[in-house]
Amino acid sequence: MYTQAMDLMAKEGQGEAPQLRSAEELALQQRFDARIDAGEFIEAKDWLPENYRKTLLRQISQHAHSEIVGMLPEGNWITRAPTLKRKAILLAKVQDEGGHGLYLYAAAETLGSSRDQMLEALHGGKAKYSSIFNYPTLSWADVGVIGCLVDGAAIMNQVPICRCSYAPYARAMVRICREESFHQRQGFDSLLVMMQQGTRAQQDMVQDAVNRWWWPTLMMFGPPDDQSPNSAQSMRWGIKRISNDELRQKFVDAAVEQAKVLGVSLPDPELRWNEARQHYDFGAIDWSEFWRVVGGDGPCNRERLSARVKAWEDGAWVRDAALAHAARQTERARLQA
Ligand code: BYC
Repeated sequence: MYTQAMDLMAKEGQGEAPQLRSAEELALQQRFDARIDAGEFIEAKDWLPENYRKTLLRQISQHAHSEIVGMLPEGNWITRAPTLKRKAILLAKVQDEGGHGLYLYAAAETLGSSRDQMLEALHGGKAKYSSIFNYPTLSWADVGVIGCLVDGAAIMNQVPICRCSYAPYARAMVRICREESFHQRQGFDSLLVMMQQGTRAQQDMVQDAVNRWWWPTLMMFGPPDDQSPNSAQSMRWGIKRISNDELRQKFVDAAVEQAKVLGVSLPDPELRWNEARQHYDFGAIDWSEFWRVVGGDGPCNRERLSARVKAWEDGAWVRDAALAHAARQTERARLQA
């Protein structure tokens, strides 16, 4: 997650230049802008401006990478889940995340990049994925907190993407959000059981996990609006519908109420209801930590990337066997025809 995923694409001025080249292209651009203004969905077969394509490819591929890297911190606990019920739920959740990655890679492929190219960018450290997955899962309570807070934040961010102007992404998100909502509820339920029926040690474990994950979760929404280079254009194109700061605020407002039900405190002395704003005020986020993690120097960046590369290399024989099998079937069908 070290540099621009857009490095994958042709540089401006080389190959496909994004500048308008003809009256015909100008007309296409005007029609595209009018469709965006009218709130229409853009399909893969439609004409789209080069920078719109690049921006979408950057966001969707980063999102797909986040899903498959996001399987790792929780996958770490599958063999250590405390009961058969929790193990079955966690297995299903991690499997769902693999599925989300696949829908998203498929949506990104409609924009002209192959899955192999996207994975190469991830494995080579060129593509980003969500900062949140570079933190360790130290106890079982972390699994509940990932469900409750991290998936809670993900839903807040992802529901508006169901109305993204690019239809293949929007359609993938409808399905993903349904599953994410189950993920969030199972996390909340797991924490509630520990807080209401658990021992003092289990309650402390939940509080410790909340303390460690709270601030990194707030960072998931991205930098403040006035420091977000992509937001203005993405909002104009209807890729992003709600800004980073607005989503963060909506999340804080919802999370405070959930924390009250759970009986946990949130690690922010400045968190308090603001009657005038009708929102919770919260303390300053340490953006230097965010940029450090995004830059590759978080607690688990190296571990996550090497686990992905190892999984890719270990799976090479499966891909080779599947390709050989498909080639043999094609050849057999050709001989029989
Ligand atoms: N982590 O201009 P900005 C999940 C980058 S998966 C890392 O605001 P944008 C789950 C940003 O890419 C959750 N990098 O960017 C899975 C940009 O760099 P580039 C993933 C971040 O795109 C398994 C730069 O900072 N969700 O929920 O307008 C288990 C400036 O930012 C982050 C998605 O991917 C970050 N947190 O807005 C459990 C949702 N934030 O690309 C759960 C889809 C910012 O210019 N993505 N950056 O080099 C989005 O909605 C948007 O891409 C973001 C950022 C709001 C994340």
